[in-house]
Amino acid sequence: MNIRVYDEIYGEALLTVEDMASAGGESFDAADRVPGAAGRAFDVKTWHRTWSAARSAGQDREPVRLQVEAADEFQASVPWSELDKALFLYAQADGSPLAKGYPLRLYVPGGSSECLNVKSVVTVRLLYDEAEREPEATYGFKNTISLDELKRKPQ
Ligand SMILES: Nc1nc2c(c(=O)[nH]1)N[C@H]1C(S)=C(S)[C@@H](COP(=O)(O)O)O[C@H]1N2
Ligand SMILES: [Mo]
Repeated sequence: MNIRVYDEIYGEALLTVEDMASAGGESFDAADRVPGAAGRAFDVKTWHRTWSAARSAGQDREPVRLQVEAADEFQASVPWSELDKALFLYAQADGSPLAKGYPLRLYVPGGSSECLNVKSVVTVRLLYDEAEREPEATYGFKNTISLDELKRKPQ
């Protein structure tokens, strides 16, 4: 399964987890940063630096925020400043695809909540608007408001 990347500066790409991992620098055991986690992981910020430099050398822009969305529409939105230790888990220890959280799982060690550890990430967005820098991390299922609920809202 491919991962859709939407970067407001560097553009869009459809990547396999292997593509992403190869831009992610040296892979490591997720347990190095997340007690209890297992499998191969790469560093989120290293991945973005390498991937963006390959697309547009010399621009060197750092996002203000990362948003990820999962296959089940669970999503998280995290300020870049909280991602110094963040990792993407992309394979089992033996290199095979993830049994849980396939194709990609975000972990945010030291983040404001364990709920930010989004499983089955299929979309990654990089935001640069200064207005997105400060708001605290959020997570949850995408708003799916039914027509009935809308009708019940006071006018
Ligand atoms: N795709 C997806 N990722 C998700 C969730 C979810 O419902 N869907 N729940 C989150 C929440 S609220 C928590 S607490 C953790 C639970 O991780 P675990 O299944 O490894 O216990 O996953 C997070 N990642
Ligand atoms: Mo949670």
